[in-house]
Amino acid sequence: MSNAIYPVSDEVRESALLTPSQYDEMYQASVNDPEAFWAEQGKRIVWSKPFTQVKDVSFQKDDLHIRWFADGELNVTESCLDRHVAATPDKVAIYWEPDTEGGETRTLTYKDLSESVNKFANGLKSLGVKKGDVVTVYLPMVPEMTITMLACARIGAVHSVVFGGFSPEAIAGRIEDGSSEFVVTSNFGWRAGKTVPLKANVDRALELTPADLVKKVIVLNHVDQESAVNADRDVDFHELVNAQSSECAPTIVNAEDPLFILYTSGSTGKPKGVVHTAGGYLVYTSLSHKYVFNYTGEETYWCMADIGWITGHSYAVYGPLTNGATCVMFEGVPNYPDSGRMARLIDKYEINIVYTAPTAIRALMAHGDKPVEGASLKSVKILATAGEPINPEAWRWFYEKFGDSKCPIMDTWWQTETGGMMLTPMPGVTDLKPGSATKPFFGVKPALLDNDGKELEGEASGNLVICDSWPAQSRTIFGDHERFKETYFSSFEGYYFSSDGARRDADGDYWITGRVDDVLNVSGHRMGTAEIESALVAHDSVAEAAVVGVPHDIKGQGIYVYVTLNEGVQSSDEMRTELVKWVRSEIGPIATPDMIQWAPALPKTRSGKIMRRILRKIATDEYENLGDTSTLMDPGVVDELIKGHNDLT
Ligand code: 6R9
Repeated sequence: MSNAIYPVSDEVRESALLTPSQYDEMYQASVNDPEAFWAEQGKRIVWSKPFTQVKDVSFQKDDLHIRWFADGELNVTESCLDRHVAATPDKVAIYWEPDTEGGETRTLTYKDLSESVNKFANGLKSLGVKKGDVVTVYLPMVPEMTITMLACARIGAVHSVVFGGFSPEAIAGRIEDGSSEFVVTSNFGWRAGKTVPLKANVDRALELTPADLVKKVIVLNHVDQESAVNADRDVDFHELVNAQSSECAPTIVNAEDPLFILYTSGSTGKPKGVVHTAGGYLVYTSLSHKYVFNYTGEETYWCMADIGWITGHSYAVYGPLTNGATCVMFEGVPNYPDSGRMARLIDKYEINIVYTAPTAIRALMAHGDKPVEGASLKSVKILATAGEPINPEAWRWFYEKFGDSKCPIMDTWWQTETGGMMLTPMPGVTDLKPGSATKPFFGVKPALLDNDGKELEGEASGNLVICDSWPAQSRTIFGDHERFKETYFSSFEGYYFSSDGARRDADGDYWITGRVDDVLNVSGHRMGTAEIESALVAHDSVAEAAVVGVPHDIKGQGIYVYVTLNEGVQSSDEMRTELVKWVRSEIGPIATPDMIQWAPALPKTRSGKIMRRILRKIATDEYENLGDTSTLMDPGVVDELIKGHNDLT
């Protein structure tokens, strides 16, 4: 861990929205009197019926309830669109850059975006989509992604975006879990010069869902290439939209009505449909977008996260649009056609704020100076990362190469469930420490607990919990409120448990040490080991499987798999290839195993629990220190596994 401190520079201080003492004052106010603080901040957004109640929360498991602005009514798109159309209709909302460098770009002003949203909202209505209906969205990074999300919000429908890298099986699971009758997709997407068959994936997914569940599939013709058409079910996006009026009265919803569902991995079972509601989410994401990025209304802003993840929802769509920001949206990847693409894109659009992921930085860093060669990057003011811990080496490289050693990096810690940033520096406020997410955002009261639930004081390491609610907090898991209570509010009574571990240093800065549950973080994507294991055992040849995370230079964590094959099945390189392919098709390419080790048996306790601790150590060559193996049913397997690991590596 690095001890370097990068104090706030004079240059950053001069243009900062807040001074350190203003932050302190606001922070104290936000946690000492959350009612008053959030009543004031609630005015950031447009309400059709103003709230009179602010906070109504209990974290006690038996009386769990989380409500913010509960009697307020609104439609979020009035904050994201209408008010900007009234004030600055010609301001650019989205600059879209295609995968192909030099290909046709698109520019949408707030007026353009609003009209497109209204047309599609009318289109959805004409197909029978009503308030509260779940619309599944499986699109590439094109403006229609934003348009679709906001069109759903316009009519009170609930979007459930599925990341474009997920497989048909994963789409099917999400459609079914959400009882979703409508799907919006695209014939193909582009990624690094290749097309991705999104529509074919949806068609395959629908073969796996109950026959009459999905009524309509709306297909955007994005790539000039044919895809199969199902005349009864498919609707052409443009044909649908062209027939519609560009006026659509917003459907007013309650602050606590659901805005969207987003699935994420947990340590057990199938992915959880995390539910976010309209009012509190919008207040919190717009407030954090403003202060963490020092957004003044003028900057051009680029959140590189795919909208299929929470970072894209909160900081490529809802937060920035509520603030009337000019956003860059990019369909491609930062290292295609070469590692200089990201820097060229920053110069092309004169981007001031860049929000990215440590894995992208590490991938570019592997190319030395190449990624910034010939680029000016003088527009850059603020850099930021999310999704996983950033190693100090990558931090410094990013700081020097993209930030000219003067733009602060905001390392933001948060989760799908938190809806918005929780621990983060702020420009002009926080002295930076590479690798530390530093201090809490307004209204956030973090604490560290030991395993018995005792709050630790001062310098300490422990389980990271949050003591009180904040407006963007998830309210439930779709269709499974019990699981919501169990997962987040039962480990430590009275607290929200993040499942992350953290250390607090002498200055009170937080350092995330990673998940304390069986969730991996591969290239910033969350994946349950249980999810990958159950995909593997669903294969005919597999008897048992255990998955552990291992350090990986670029991805942060790699996926290491132990597989016990069924009796009579031969282990072979072909079988390895087959299993890798299988996992990719069951979950998606993001779950591709990096290493498969054949295991004659897995180390288990007498009660039959797999001892992952041992498997983790073997996979990372730490045999010396395997800890107590005496409770194993058959301690002999350990030696065999070590041998197998050495043969493999
Ligand atoms: C926003 C997002 C959440 C998990 C979280 C933690 C890890 C996210 C981090 C970080 C260290 C950061 N994580 N940000 N770890 N430093 N700045 O990524 O949400 O996909 O739900 O992942 O990611 O382990 O628990 P999500």
